[in-house]
Amino acid sequence: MITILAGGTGSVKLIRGLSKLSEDMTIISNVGDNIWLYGLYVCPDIDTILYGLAGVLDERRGWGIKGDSFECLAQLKKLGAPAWFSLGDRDIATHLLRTSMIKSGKSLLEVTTLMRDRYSIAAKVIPAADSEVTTRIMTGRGEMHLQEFWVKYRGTPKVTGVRYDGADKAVANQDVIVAIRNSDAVIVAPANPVSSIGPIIALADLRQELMQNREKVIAVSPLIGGKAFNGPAVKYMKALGLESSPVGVAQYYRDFVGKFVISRGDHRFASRIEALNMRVYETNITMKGKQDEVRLAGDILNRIKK
Ligand code: FO1
Repeated sequence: MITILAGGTGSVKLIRGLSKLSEDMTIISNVGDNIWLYGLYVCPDIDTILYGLAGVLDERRGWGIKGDSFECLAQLKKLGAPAWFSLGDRDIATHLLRTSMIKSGKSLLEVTTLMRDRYSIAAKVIPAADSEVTTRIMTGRGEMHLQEFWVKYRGTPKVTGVRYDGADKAVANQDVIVAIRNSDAVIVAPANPVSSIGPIIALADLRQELMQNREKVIAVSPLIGGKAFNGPAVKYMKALGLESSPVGVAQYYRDFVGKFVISRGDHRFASRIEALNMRVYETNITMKGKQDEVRLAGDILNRIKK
C-alpha cells in the first residue's frame, strides 16, 4: 500500500503513473487552493486528481475537463460579474454538486468519495482536511487568496510571505493518518512545496504522523537545478528564505522525509541533501508523456522495495 501527498497539475502525472503499477493507493489532496466563487465551492487540486485519474483532464491546460465549453463564464462576463477564474460548463457541474452536498451536511471527504465512485477510480482520494485551510499570499499589493495571486494577477506581484489560514484549528482527516501509518511508503509528489505540500504539512497531527514515519517518506524534487517544472514554486520559496534548488526543497522537508529523488543532472546537490540525513536517488524526473509517468513511477517503486 502506498500513500501520496499531492497538489494539482504537477502531481497528477506521477499519480497517473503510479495508478498503472499499484493497486492499493491513497492520495492525500491539498485543500489550500480551494476557493468560494459565485457561492460555489471550487477545489482545484481534488478535481485535477479526479479528472486526471478518470481520463477527462484537459491535459493542455493541466486543469478542468477536456473539451469543456465556457458559456456560463461568458454570460457571467456579460452580466458584469468578475470572471477572472475560468470555470468550464461541465466543471461547474462538479462544483454545483459538491456545494449542494456540503450545504446539506456532507463532508468534503464524503463528496470526494462519491465523485471518485462515479468516475470508477480505484485509488482513494482524501482531502487533507474537511475544514477550510486557505493559502494566503502576502504581496506588494497586499494579502490575497492564492488563486487571486496566481490567476487574477498572473503571479506578478512581489511575494513577501505565505500563510495557511485555518491550519492551526484544522485537524487532518482520520483516514489520512491511518493511511500514512499503514502504508509501505509515503510519496511526496513533485509539487509546489509551499503552495501544494505546505498546506498539508501545516496540519500539526498530519505532520507529526509523517515525522514518526520519516524513514518511509520519499519526496520527488519539483525542481531541476533552480527551475520548477511549472508554476510559481521558486517565487514562494524565495519569499520563505529557501534556496531555490532541490536542496532548498529538501531543507523544507527535512523533518519528515527520509529519501529524496533528484534529477541525474543535479548530482552536485546530492551531498548537501545527504547531510540532512536523507538517502538520495538520482534518476530522470522529467515527465513529458504517459510513458515517462509510468517510467518514473516504476523507478520510485523499485527504490522503495530496496
Ligand atoms: N488556472 C489558471 O491559470 N487560470 C484559470 O482560469 C484557472 C481556472 C481553473 C478552474 C478550475 C480548476 O480546477 C482549476 C483552475 N485553474 C486555473 C488552475 C488553478 O488555479 C491552479 O493551477 C491550481 O489551484 C494549483 O494546483
